Amino acid sequence: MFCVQCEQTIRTPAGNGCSYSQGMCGKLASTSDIQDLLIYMLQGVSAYAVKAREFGIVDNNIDTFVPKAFFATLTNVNFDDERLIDYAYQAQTYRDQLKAAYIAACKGKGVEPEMVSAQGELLLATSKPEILAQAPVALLNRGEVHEDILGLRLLCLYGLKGAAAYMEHARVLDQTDVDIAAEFHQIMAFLGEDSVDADKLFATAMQIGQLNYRVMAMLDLGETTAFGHPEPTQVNTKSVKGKAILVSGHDMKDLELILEQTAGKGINVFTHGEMLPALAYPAFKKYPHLVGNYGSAWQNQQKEFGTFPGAVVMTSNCIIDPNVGEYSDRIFTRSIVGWPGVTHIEGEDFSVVINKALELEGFAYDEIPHMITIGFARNALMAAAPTVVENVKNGSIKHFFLIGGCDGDKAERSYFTDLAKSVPDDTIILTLGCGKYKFNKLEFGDINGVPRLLDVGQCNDAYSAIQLALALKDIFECDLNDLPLSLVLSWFEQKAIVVLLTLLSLGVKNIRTGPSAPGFLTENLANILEQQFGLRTTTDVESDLKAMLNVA
Ligand code: FS2
Ligand code: SF4
Repeated sequence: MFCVQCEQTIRTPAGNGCSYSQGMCGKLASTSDIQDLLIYMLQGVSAYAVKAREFGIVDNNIDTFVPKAFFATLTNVNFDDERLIDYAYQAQTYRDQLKAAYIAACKGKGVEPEMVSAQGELLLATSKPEILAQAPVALLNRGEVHEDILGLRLLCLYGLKGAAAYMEHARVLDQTDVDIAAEFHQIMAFLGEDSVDADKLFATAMQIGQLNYRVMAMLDLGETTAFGHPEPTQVNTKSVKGKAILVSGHDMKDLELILEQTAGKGINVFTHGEMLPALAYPAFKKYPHLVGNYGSAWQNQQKEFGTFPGAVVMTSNCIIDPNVGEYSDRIFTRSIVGWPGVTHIEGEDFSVVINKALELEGFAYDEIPHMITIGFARNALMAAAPTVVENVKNGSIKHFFLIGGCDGDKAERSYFTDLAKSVPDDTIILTLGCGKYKFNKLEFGDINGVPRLLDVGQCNDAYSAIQLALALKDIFECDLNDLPLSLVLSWFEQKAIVVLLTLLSLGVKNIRTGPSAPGFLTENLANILEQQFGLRTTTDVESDLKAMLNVA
């Protein structure tokens, strides 16, 4: 086992990475090895998808399968070995299908088929023990490789994994793009070649950032087409009497299906974690039984789901061991999410969830409501832009902070709460991702009617924040980096890595990330990123704030 993809990876003086029998997230060595093998097989599919495209052979099912299955290997998504093995077999079938089509097309044109990397050849064994015996070939730190090269390869692979996750979120909303799929395959295949070319790997990291910018735009289009543009909305964060279903993760299509199927059944539906922004979309306002948000970010789910008196649906990341909170019989997984022994729902019928919610007690009474305001995605931000600009010009707003990203359970993450509390009163905080839960229930007031805390949405809604920054840059006729804007990103998993790559590829400088640097970045790589982009790790609130506000 070797996995170093998330912020909580094991760090030792001898080297970083979870490499013993189990990762910090609970992922067993066997699961990690199968995930590596799955990635290896997917790289084989992509290698032949690239070759087949040379002859105009494109298969949409394969184009959507590869990012979806890749998403299954993202942190806290799928811990179910059997499902991961099924994905690997499916990858083998698709790879061989494309390979056969490519070879036939070559024959037809009288040209010699070209070899692809070793991923194009491996035949998976037929039993789990034998598959595990094959896994070393696919380990991400395979072979003798300089640590900087390995770090760059992993930066690319983990970044592409984040982009793959957003591609799958977009696909659920009927948004796919053949050019994005082609470029995705090209990068996936290239990463399978185990390049030792640092410049090419670095350029690929930037390419992934640019690709993800287009993916986030596609996802934004999918969400706003399906559900309308988010509007500033007051949301209750306390419990409401009655039977209950809690919907977590990022896939709002599932929330819509659940709301349709629970209508008139006396069940209240709550959002959790990254599903909170759904409450701001017009399409969801027609459901009176969507009553609010319950709980906070993913790392608190064992406590929060444990005490939630209803059924829970995990539509995407992040799931953690449901046996700890003893709710494995009333949590359900969707899409690429998996936990051994937990009921997985395919298709669009949620009756098993509804029946479970009806069996359970539900909330006995209404708590006193606590309202928070959400819904400042790009349309709402653009509508507020003239007032914001006026307040910047008259000196009422001095600075903007984007404090967002992922949450996590390390004590050092209190930095983000402390930072939000410490920024001066004449500044605005934009937030997004589940990192917002570090401070989104606090009161920040407003500046001449502009709320000081603007919740932009899910982590992928970084796209909206970028649109605001680009609009302000045009209005103030300055460079993006000359705006009075500081970005402080809390990172945990690979979606955050790709959002960071997107920002860097757009030329955004001086971003701070925390609470610690990615374990796969060597000192050399971290230095290069600091020199080129001013990228640095958070230190302490007082020093960082002084630096961001240019206070001597
Ligand atoms: Fe939070 Fe987890 Fe959005 Fe991340 S729910 S850390 O994967 O995707 O953010
Ligand atoms: Fe370790 Fe994170 Fe990988 Fe889990 S996902 S095994 S915690 S690096």
